[in-house]
Amino acid sequence: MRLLLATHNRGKRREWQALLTGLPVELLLPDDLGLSGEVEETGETYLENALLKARTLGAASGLPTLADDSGLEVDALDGAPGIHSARYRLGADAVRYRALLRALEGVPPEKRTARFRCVAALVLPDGREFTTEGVCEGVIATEPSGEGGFGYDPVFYVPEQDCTMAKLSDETKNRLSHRARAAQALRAVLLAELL
Ligand code: ITT
Repeated sequence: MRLLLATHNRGKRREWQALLTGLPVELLLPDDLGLSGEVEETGETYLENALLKARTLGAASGLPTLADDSGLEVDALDGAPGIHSARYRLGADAVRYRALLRALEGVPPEKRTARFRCVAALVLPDGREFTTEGVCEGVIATEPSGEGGFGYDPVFYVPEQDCTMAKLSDETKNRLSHRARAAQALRAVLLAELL
């Protein structure tokens, strides 16, 4: 079965490819189908944006389509950057996580709690829609460390692993991340509904 992964984010793409291994699906990317345009994320929630991306690319391709909308919620910033995580600052990932560190300057460790959230949406050609959610709790570090992952991973400290998300192996991140948790639930849906 062919499944379109509606993302232009390379980090997400790599993770979903690993998270769906073992399922008899051929994962396609928008570029494979000449669908290179970005979907404008006009929703007010992760759920709305995930559905928007999956519906738009699903309609354009005629294929079962999976999208994720995700972000980092920092308690000391009242949940920001949240659904605006990708657009918190213009530029590279490092520009965004450095701006986040600056915004938290002087905030003590116990007040630096945060979580990654991922909402995955699967839209089928017959119109049925399924959504799942995963969360990963952590703390914003005071300086970046690690080379793995993407986005805010270098500043997201995972207490149970005693290191940042960017220092985890791909295998470990894909076991405990917000996306891994959303994917686990989605695997069950894929198996039940499509295969
Ligand atoms: P698509 O919409 O094309 O999938 P995007 O990067 O715009 O790509 P989102 O709107 O869902 O995706 O924004 C998610 C942002 O949240 C992402 O750009 C990162 O900055 C951050 N993020 C999400 N998951 C992350 C992860 O596993 N590690 C680090 N940062 C992450």
